[in-house]
Amino acid sequence: MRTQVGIIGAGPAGLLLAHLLHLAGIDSVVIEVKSRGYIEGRIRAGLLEQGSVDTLTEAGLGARLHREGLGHDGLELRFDNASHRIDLHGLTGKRVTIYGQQEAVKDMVAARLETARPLHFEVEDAAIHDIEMDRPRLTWTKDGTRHELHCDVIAGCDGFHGISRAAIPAEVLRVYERVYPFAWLGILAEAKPISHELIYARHAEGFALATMRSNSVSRLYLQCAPEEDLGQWPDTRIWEALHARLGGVNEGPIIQRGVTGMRSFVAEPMRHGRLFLAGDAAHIVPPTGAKGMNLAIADVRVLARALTAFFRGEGPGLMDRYSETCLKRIWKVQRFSWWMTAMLHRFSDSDPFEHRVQVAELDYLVHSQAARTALAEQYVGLPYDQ
Ligand code: FAS
Ligand code: PHB
Repeated sequence: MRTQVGIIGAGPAGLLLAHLLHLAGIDSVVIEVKSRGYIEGRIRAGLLEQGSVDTLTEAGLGARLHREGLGHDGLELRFDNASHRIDLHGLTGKRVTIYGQQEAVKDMVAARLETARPLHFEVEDAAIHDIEMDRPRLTWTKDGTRHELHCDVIAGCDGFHGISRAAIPAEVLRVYERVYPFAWLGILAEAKPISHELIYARHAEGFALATMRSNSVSRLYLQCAPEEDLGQWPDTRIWEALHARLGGVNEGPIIQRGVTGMRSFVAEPMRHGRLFLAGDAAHIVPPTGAKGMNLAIADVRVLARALTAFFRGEGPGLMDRYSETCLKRIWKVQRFSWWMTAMLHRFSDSDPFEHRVQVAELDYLVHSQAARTALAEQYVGLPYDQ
């Protein structure tokens, strides 16, 4: 088999890249280790920056997003038992949109199938070959048959636990990492959201976040220990902690729960030979800044433009600058996500002095127009050309 771009992974990064290349008339093949049902049911991110909404809309992937997404012009910061609104739209002219990642993935899978271009689910033993040559290859097994795909370029969109990053020689790859001494216990509940906007709470017992998936489904997160045992969290204990930290929530049947570890991670360079990494394959942010999926979309915008220029014979210039272009934004987003996490979570080893500094920082933030604007412009998403 032969194609122009071999794409590993059908998450937001891989599927959006495939679609942007399709719109540019460029061939691609997408391989995915999981089934369609699994990736369309996987509960992850839920907040889209203005730029992500514009990108999906321009690519013709925005119809259901505009019908079902919840636009938010503000958010609340809660500490010392009081809430303070940050007027995102008033401060930046932009807003964010709540739309479940799995909904965006469903839209992109449907769009891919409509193009009739290849999307192979449930592949096994995918492997990458010859990335330092002009004709790299992808191999995998499907239904007992081994397949070989000759490509011009391979896009590693296979997430943090994928195979792509490991294909970059160890002597070339530089890794930057921070693992946080806590995690998030997240639930999905059939309960009316406590507020029509998100509430981020800093509390003596730990962080909490009230978000939603619709006007009748709440998404709620609690700071917990990294290796927290869900068995130790019966519903009553979960609701108790949420009431305490968020100043009251609406209860309802819990339909999904899970614990997500927290880390900041960046791998450089994001390109080696004919292999390009995008999304979680190259970087992880703690979800406090709601940047995971948005950063994957930002990478893919740059990669699609670079590959389109290359295949149109405009030379490898944009491809050669792909890694540095993305990393400029990635490090700003890393800094913002780390800052939000440091300001709102309880660090077990922190002393009373640090607690007071956290509260003082939040107090300064909610009383300073300049500080609120700085938070707002990063939260809604920095302009892509910055
Ligand atoms: P993805 O991980 O989404 O997709 C990679 C795909 O590659 C997967 O479908 C995987 O099955 C496939 N794959 C892996 N190895 C393969 C192989 N060898 N062969 C073929 N396919 C392979 N962000 C937020 O902003 N808010 C949140 O609340 C939030 N919650 C999260 C919860 C969890 C548990 C996780 C893991 C992440 C969460 N994130 C959150 C971050 C999340 O949104 C990611 O940033 C986003 O999924 C990144 O998209 P991709 O880079 O496409 O990677
Ligand atoms: C979510 O809706 O899942 C969400 C929103 C904002 C965050 C993290 C998660 O910061």
